Amino acid sequence: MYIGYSEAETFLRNCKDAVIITHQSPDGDCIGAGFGLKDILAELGIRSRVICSDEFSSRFDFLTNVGAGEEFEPETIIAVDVADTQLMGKYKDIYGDKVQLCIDHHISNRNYAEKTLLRPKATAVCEIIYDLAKFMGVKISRHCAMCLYTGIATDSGCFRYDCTTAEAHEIAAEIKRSYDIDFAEINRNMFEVKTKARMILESKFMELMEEYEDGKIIFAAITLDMMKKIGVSYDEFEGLAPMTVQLEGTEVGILVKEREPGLFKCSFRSANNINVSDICRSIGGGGHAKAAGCSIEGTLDEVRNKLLEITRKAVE
Ligand SMILES: [Mn+2]
Repeated sequence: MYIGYSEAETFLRNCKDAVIITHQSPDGDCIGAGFGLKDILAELGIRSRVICSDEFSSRFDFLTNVGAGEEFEPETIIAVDVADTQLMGKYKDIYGDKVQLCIDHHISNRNYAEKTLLRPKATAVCEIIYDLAKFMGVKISRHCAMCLYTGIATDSGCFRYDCTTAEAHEIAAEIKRSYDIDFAEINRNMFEVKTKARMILESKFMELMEEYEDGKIIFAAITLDMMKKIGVSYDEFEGLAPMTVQLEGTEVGILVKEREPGLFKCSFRSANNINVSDICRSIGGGGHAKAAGCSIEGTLDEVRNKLLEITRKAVE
């Protein structure tokens, strides 16, 4: 059932305690939304714990170092930024069919929760949570503001992507006026600072890009073997997908990463008008019009052939 802000408010005010689930391969938005919501619940005197199938990268220490919350048997299960229970990773079997409230902005949300607060036009779930806190009249702490700003900044590519709403700019302005938060430092850490391994990876990445249809499609794949050779781990690839649409003339970029032997996580990016959410949805994934993803099993060749075949149709 889809709900609005007032029903979400009633739900949150009446929940006793909560586990907040974020998606696997966690990004700034789900981490910001998880820890931001935890702060808001704390203001209401409700304890909560943020969980994720994968570890949070140390880049987000400035948000996560408050601690994810103590262990307890939760009465309430909330998911943030999780469009599909598949994205819960190891928590899917435990909580997948028990989510009471899902707060999301993915148009492809599978409506798996009892109640879903879905705002497909929102830049980030953090934008929805900010609005919800304002609606509820709950105080937003400095840490909470930092969480929500980070989610909006990261999901909007630092206010560059066209998913960036006027509201996102307004929220950033309100946060800037009300709190002493160093946006420049956050954005430097989110968008500029790289580990040495990442620097090396990006230079190697150029060599991995294959051009199809006169460069309209870029396909780049990294297998577990290649990761081992370069000396990088799976999660160091976060945020690489936008590089696949940087080449002049490219319409669709596809980044394929082997997550487990024979299981590939595919990230699609669209430079202009091709809806990659539609492409991904046709093979069991989803996401946004310009940034979407799916998972496929097979050999690298099988995966490449399948993805290129379906993408060619969309590009033609
Ligand atoms: Mn998001």
